[in-house]
Amino acid sequence: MDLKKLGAFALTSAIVCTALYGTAAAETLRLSHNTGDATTWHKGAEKFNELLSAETGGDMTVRVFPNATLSGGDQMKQAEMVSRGALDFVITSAINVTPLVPEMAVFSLPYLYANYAQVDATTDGAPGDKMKEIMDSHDIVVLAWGENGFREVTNNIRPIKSPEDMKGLKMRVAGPMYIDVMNALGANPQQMQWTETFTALQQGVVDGQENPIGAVIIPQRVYEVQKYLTAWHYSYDPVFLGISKKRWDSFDDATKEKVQKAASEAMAYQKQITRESTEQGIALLREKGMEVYEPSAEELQAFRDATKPAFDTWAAKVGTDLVTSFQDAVAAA
Ligand code: X2X
Repeated sequence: MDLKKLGAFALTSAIVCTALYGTAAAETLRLSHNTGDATTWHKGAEKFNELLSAETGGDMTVRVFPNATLSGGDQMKQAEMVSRGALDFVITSAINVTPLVPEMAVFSLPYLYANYAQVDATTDGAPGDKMKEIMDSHDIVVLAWGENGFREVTNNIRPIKSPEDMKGLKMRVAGPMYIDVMNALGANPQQMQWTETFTALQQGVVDGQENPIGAVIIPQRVYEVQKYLTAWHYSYDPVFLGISKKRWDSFDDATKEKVQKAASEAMAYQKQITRESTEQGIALLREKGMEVYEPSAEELQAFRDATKPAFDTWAAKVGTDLVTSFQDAVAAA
């Protein structure tokens, strides 16, 4: 073979190899989440794609689907789809998983946490690992915890300063535990998809809702359709980046390491931007025309007392040992 032919042969081989192995290795995975494309959930998902693509030299990319479109708009169905391998990745919050894994309600028990240090002591400690084990037994591998945040109440009828002010308000809630909490406060709760909530608030189908400020209320412009917000911090809501166990088990160790690294970094970023946005949040909401009320310690205690029946009901569903392990970590923080 002369040099020219050799060169042509080498080039052809390279092209064939790339065609065979290059494209065969490149893989697009699907990630579902159930908020809009301006939220910190979405930014975390995009960051995950960016990091994983870089980590794998473009062999793995992640296509992000917001607004629960892959589960037909049903935010609770995502977890079940991931669990049976119909979805690769999900970013969703604890409350959405409770129909499948009731133990996930532990994070959001009313007034379990008073601050971020207590939150981090559980997600970064043994309680968070225990929850990963429980999720794993439902075929969802939790790669990393992120943050939806402390959920604050908004409405269009009146400022909320005491449990009495909640009486009779028509409240949209995300999941079953919040139904019980709202009932304990004498409100009139209704479970509704997040994607339908903005319109429902706008049209007065419901008077109010509750969501975290930085992750959801600001990016989804809830201030355009709600007048009053009370920063009552009644329930903390983590998000997590999870992968179907089926998909996870199909990866070799080197791939697992890359996916894990990208997930941990992406969710650390997601948590950081959520906290930053929350910190600026109340000032921004006031600028936007909302009337924001920040309850005193005594007023918070009144909300805590009033929601105690829902805490007890859900602590029993979650299991006392698990609740105690969370409370111990909180007390030590
Ligand atoms: O539906 C909600 O309220 C949201 C976006 O916070 C959750 O997914 C729980």
